[in-house]
Amino acid sequence: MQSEQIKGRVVLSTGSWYSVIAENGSMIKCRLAGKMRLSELKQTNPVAVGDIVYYAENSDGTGTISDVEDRTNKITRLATHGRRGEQILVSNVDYGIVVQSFKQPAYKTGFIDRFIVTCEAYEVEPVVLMNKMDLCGSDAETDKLRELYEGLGYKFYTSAIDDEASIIRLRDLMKNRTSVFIGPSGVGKTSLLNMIEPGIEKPIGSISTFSNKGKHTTTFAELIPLSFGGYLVDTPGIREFGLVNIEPAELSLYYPEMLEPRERCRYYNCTHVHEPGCAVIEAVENGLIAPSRYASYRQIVTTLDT
Ligand SMILES: Nc1nc2c(ncn2[C@@H]2O[C@H](COP(=O)(O)OP(=O)(O)OP(=O)(O)O)[C@@H](O)[C@H]2O)c(=O)[nH]1
Ligand SMILES: [Mg+2]
Ligand SMILES: [Zn+2]
Repeated sequence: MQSEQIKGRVVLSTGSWYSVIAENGSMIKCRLAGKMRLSELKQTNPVAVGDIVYYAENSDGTGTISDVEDRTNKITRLATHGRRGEQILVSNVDYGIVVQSFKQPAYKTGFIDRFIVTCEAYEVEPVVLMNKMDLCGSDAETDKLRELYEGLGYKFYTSAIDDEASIIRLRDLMKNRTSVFIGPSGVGKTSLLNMIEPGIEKPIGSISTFSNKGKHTTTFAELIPLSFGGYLVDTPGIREFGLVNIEPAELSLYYPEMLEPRERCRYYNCTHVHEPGCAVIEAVENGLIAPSRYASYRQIVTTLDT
């Protein structure tokens, strides 16, 4: 007779220990059952942060994980430190919130688009969040961005850490969902987290100043339980994830406005850069695709391996 199986979610992992939160909110430190350590050889971590797991309680107060539920999706990176395969940073993510700021640092739509492509490739719903609204000079600029991204079907939010209404809107979005902040250093991801979940008080400043020197590079994500329901994952930046492998002819699949015209290109493997009879280029010329979006597309496609 096996001991009772309890359902929980992995919020943090050191590699050998897993912090698991049970459905009743209690936290327990778990190890993997022997059979699990041998499974899924392609991945360096058979159990990842974000996973829904089943564990049994041991007499010493620790737990033993015996099973993991199928993941709805996952964000991965190539394994480091000479280990092979891919490493799952976080699984079962609802929103990949792409964070940019109006100034300090100035936003780049190319960055936003690249992060959206990354989310799309991971099958995570992207959300565009423009922070530091207090530094934005004009409403027209915000409206233009909103029109562009909402027009493509993406959720679009603005925020500032001293604007309570914007923080409430973000809490509404994140309630009972798992959200991951992705974005360059200094845009205010951790500051927002601290506003959204007061009491967390994570250090702000710039984590990446450390990682640039190769020190303190965060190799695992932490799921932070939100008191109003749901989880938020702060990250030190998308560079940590690395870009997923995308074939050049595949990139346009992650640009919703290219899905229709790409079917009409003369060549089935058209990359929409220089080919004659390209319906995507024609759509750009006819103003049906935003110039900033096509520019980011071209920029990304040149960085992909052919
Ligand atoms: N003006 C203004 N400054 C902000 C806002 N949000 C954050 N900041 C400032 O921006 C700086 C960087 O904030 P962080 O929260 O550390 O940025 P981060 O995105 O977590 O950066 P990394 O951890 O390096 O990736 C801090 O000095 C914050 O005080 C905002 O809405 N308006
Ligand atoms: Mg931070
Ligand atoms: Zn084409």
